[in-house]
Amino acid sequence: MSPIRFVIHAAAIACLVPATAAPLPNILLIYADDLGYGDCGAYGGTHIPTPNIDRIAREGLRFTNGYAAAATCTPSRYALFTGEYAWRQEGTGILPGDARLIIRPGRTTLPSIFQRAGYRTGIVGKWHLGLGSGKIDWNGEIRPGPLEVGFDESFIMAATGDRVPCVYVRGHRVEGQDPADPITVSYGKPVGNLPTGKGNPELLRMRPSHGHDMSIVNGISRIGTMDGGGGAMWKDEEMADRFTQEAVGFLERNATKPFFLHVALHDPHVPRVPHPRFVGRTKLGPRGDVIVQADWCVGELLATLDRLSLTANTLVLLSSDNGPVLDDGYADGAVEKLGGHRPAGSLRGGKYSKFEGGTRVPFMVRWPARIKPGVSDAIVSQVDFPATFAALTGQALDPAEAPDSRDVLPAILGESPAGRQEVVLQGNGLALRAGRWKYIMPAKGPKTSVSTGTELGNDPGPQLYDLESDSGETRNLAEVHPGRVREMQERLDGIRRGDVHEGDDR
Ligand code: NG6
Ligand code: CA
Repeated sequence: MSPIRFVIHAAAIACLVPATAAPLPNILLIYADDLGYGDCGAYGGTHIPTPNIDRIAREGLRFTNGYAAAATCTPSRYALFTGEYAWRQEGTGILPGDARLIIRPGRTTLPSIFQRAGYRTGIVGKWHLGLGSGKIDWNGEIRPGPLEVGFDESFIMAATGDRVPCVYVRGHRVEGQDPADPITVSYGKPVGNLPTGKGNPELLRMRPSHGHDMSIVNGISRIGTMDGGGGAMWKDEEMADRFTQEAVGFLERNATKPFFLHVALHDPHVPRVPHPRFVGRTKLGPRGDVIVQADWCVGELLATLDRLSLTANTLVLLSSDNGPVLDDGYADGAVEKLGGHRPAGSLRGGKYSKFEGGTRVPFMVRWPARIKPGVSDAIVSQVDFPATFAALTGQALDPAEAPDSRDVLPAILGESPAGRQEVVLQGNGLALRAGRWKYIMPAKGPKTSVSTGTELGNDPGPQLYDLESDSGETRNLAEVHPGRVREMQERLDGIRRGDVHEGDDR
């Protein structure tokens, strides 16, 4: 039985919050791209200095079982914003840079939930959920986009650093676009006269290892081709500074009202191009150096909160959209220079994988006015953000609004050791975690990705792991516990069909 739910409109909220209650916190959601469970010091990493990320963990609550909904970017972000697992909808896999928006304007989203509660909302950084509703005119109005699904302000890159167009979009327009140099983008037949990685490899400063051999922008070849936009192109080495500057500006402008700021960092996604001041800061090459850069960004944001006296009543949440990967398409030394560093910590697999390394990610929350520092083993997923932050802001959601999202607020606040009982994890195929048990559906496909070298979690038979005694998923117990395998497969089938709801009595 689901609990009785009802929708409260913004105007009613003020009446619900007793006058004596602490004011609603500001929310700063920092979201790294491909940062692994073992990459930062807070999770035991010793090879990459991450003092600012570690500060959040030290002053807040660090989760050991915090999940991204999927092992790649687009489906994770889709779930985070909508509270619906991406695998329920077609077309929610990794999107090209010219894809149409995959979130229906007007639907309830994490930012629109904050808007309803009277917050000012903003996004800075990676989007990767598509823009527009058909063919995008990069020289005109680009809509719908973030502004149509809940954000008041938006400064984004459309997709990823390794995909064209290599430009920023502010609101509905490409930043710095010159009408005399119109932008065209294609993921099909090549457009424009830019040299390509394939045709002119001598022009590259970073060689692709798989794919990524089309238009060369800033000395790096990308996925897709583009033409025009000369003055609007980003410089990869300045991107972290650029996003940080935009985010700091948002905080300064909105310091006196409740705000929700989503800072979606590009690092440590490929292409990994640190600003010169971070080059060589680790022995791991660009991948280590851009994690130091990401940590610097986090430090700037925390320092801004300190300077604006916002620290005590701002809930800072830091996580990552999927697990780590070394060679993700550029020969940048990530594999060769890894040394003893373990990007996924003790977990197996990484980005793209159904093993834990694909989706279990750094996940930490700091809110000095309310959350006691510590460590939580509660199972929580980013798909829970809509329901959880609706609860925090005194709103109840209709079940259809964020169907897979669960209110795990007591766990997030450290008031309960329990989060979810179970969670669905998406790699190439699905897995179900229920308490200590992890079940991975049988799947065809290679065990290890030829290009990235990641163990994907594919196996023609069922897999069952006891994460409590075997967090590295080394012993498949499916044959030892056939009943449990059957039960978990049925449970997962029911969740997929929609007639079983996670968290309902088993
Ligand atoms: C893959 C790309 C990879 C990365 C990924 C998206 C190739 C060979 N690989 O298709 O480099 O861009 O998509 O990453 O092109 S994500 O973090 O945004 O999901
Ligand atoms: Ca990612």
